[in-house]
Parts: sequence; structure tokens; C-alpha cells
Amino acid sequence: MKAAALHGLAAGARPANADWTIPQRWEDYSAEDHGVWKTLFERQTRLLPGHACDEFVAGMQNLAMGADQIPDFRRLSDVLMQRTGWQVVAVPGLVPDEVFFEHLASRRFPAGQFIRQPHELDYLQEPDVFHDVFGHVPMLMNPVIADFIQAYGQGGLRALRLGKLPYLARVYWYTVEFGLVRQKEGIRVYGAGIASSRAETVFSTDDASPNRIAFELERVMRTLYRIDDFQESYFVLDGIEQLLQLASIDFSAAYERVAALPDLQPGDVLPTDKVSHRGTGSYHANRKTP
Ligand code: HBI
Ligand code: FE
Repeated sequence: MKAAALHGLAAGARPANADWTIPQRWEDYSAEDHGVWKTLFERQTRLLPGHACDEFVAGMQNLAMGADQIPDFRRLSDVLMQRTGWQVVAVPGLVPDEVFFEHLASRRFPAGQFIRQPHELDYLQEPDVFHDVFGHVPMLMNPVIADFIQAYGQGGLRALRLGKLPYLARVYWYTVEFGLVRQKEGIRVYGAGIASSRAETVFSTDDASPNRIAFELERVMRTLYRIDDFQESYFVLDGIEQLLQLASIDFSAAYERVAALPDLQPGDVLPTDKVSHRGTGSYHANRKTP
């Protein structure tokens, strides 16, 4: 098995710029790089109907993104800027929390400059250009998500100072990365971690194994998450607009209440949960036996 190359923070990189941005150097992508994009783009695009939420599909249609080439961030930024005032900037990979939040608070989305290798198509831990651009950028065309992610950046800077970042990170995880939303036709994907993964797109929406529970802020703040596998529970919004109110409230009172309660395991279901699907748990139960 070939090892994955490391990037950004994980590679121990020292940035030339304090904000960790680098030139995208679009001209330097190889034919193989564009080929990886094309493979991923085509198979994910086939899955969008019936799985992705309307806002995701609309965002994708209005961006000049296609299968043939890794997008040029300058062109993406031109379209985004007109719609929601966001830009896409290139970074080497993971960047420090404070740097990440500063970008989001300024409506700049830091996107990994590199693309995964052909032997890493289905899984990688670091955010690459496919995850960041295919997964996140379509939702940044939506004004509600655009404001929510900026508020997350501002809230992240406050949470860092308060020592409460783990609680806020769980909200991001279960919304922006792994969020589901209820629509007329059924439960749909809006989270980028799901939308950029073929297997998790199907697992999160169609599989009997995971729980699907109505999103509730303090419930989610208490919930631990998995970074190395599918989620055991997904949280479902009643509509994307539900994030509007979250963008405007100060979380500090919620942090205090949640700090007095125990953390919850990823698969826990509480009597107070509004459960739309009680998972069988079969997927993770089978994984535990070596
Ligand atoms: N850096 N490039 C990048 N992308 C992320 O999603 C990211 C990051 N640094 C920190 C981080 N996420 C998270 O730890 C915070 O959202 C909590
Ligand atoms: Fe992401």
C-alpha cells in the first residue's frame, strides 16, 4: 500500500505568508491531476440527483465548474464574489485553527491546493482541492451558508479565547461537513464531507445503520464525532434557513450549559431526541470485530 503524502500542518510546513496562502499555480497541475478530478467529479455528479439538497445542486449549476479540469480559483472567486462576496484562496492543506478562522471571518475560503493521488480516491484525511472545491464551494453560493460560515469563523476566534473550541468544532462537523437537511422529497445532503464522498453520500441518506436525528444546537455541541470513518449519527435540519438564526446568536451561554453536562458518544440516542431514523448500528458493530 502506497503511503499518502502529507501536506500543510501535517507535513510540518512553515508558511511563507502569515495567512498560509500560496499561489494555486493552476498551470502546474499535471494531466494525471486533472484526470483524478475528472474521475471524482463525474462519479459524484451522477449521485447528486436524489442525494444532494436543492441548494447544493443550484450552486453547482451556477458555478463554472466542469469535469475536465481542476477549477482555477480566480474564476471561481469571480463568480462567488458576485453572488455572496466570498473568495477561494489556496493553502497547502490543513492550516492552524486561528488562521482558518481568520480567513472564514473575512469571507475567504481556504482550499487545499493539491489533489489526492489515484490510489487515494475514496479516502483521505486531509482537505484537498476536490473536497474543498466540489464539497464546500457550491454551498458558499447560498447566502445563508455564506453568512453561517463567516459567523463560524468569528465564533471560532471567540471560542479559541474562551477555551471552548471543541464545542464549536462539533457544530461545524455536524453541519458544514456532515449535515443533512429535510426537503420535500426526503432527507438530502448539504455537508461537504458527505458531498465529496461517494460511499458516504449513499450511507448517510440511504443506509439503515446510522441514526438521523433532528438538529439541536446544544445536543450537537455535546456529541463526539469520528474522523476516521462514516458517522454513527447525522443531524438533520428542517431547512437550510435554520442556520440563519445560528449565525446571529452568541454561543457563550450555550457553552456554559453544555460544559455542565457529560459529552455524548457518537452513536448515543437520547429520549429527548427527535429521531427520524433510529439506526441499526450494524455498520459500526461489524467494524469493531478485528
Ligand atoms: N484548515 N485548510 C483547512 N481546512 C479545514 O477545514 C480546517 C483547517 N484548520 C483547522 C480546522 N479545519 C478545524 O480544526 C476547525 O474547523 C476546528
Ligand atoms: Fe471541509
